Amino acid sequence: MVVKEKERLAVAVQKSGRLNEKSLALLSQCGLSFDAPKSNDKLILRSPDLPVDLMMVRDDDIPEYVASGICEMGVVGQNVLEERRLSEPGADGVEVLRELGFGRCRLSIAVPASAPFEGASSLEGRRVATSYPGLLRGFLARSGAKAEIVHLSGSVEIAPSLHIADAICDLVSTGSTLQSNGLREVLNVFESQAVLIGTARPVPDVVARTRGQMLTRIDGVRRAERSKYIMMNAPRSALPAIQKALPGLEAPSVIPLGGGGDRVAVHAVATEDVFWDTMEKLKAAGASSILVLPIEKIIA
Ligand code: PRT
Ligand code: ZN
Repeated sequence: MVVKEKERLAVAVQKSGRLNEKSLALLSQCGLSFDAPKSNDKLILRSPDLPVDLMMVRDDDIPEYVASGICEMGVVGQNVLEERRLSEPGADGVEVLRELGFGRCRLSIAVPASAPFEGASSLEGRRVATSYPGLLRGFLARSGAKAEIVHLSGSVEIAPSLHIADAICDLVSTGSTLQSNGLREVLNVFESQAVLIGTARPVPDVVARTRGQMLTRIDGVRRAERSKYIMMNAPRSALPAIQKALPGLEAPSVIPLGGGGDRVAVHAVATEDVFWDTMEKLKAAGASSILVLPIEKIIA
């Protein structure tokens, strides 16, 4: 039996699957390294850098690990979290600490490509197969269509061809699974991404300090992902037009260029994506030698 050391922060992460790699990459960007598991069934990975242990589990179990306080934090899809909240009354005990921007997908209703469909009312009296009965039930109640929910734990997309159901409600990202099963997406039920969750239970002070440190680092990584460092040369008179083109520009440094002219170098962090059309606006405003660089980490 594993005895948990309460001075270490335990983070539940999907052991293998769609969220595993990006969850580990985020933690690694936060300065944590973990030894590769010696065997595939190793459940706990210990970080030598900070007092943090990773608990490698199935994604469906992550909310429960966090709610019960076995883990103080976890990374899980909003779809799993919301389904648990809706289908297990009284199951709570977790709070969403941060949206993480990866693992994006949508829970959608799909019907056979050739079937007529004119909105939610077309589901009236039909059978809809899903692994998300709670989310689907809520959606049907809101849309006023009475349909029978067929609860399957996997391979939902083959239910119509097996005549187990007339439609399905499943997660979609690229849509290729639906297409290859002769289905078309008709209604969106829920938008999802990975979130960082935390336990609502009391946490020992020393663990709470590590949790605070992790949150600051995660915020730094996420902020850096969205931000760019931008450098350009421009006439001083163009500064208002540059600010207008880049409203997310934070306190730019304005440095006179050698040669005594009116031209200055402008260096700043842009807190939003810098697209080609923004760069074209900067050029039109008189800027030249515009460089946009990625930022690795930020602490405000
Ligand atoms: O073993 P374990 O229980 O941990 O994993 P799992 O098999 O239950 O989950 P996994 O790894 O498939 O997904 C983990 C989480 O990733 C989900 O809970 C979602 O939050 C998120 N996610 C993002 C997805 C998808 N995209 C996704 N496309 N989860 C599943 N899918 C499946 C979908 O069910 C369908 O079968 O991929 C297929 C559709 O993909 P497209 O690209 O063909 O549309
Ligand atoms: Zn799962």
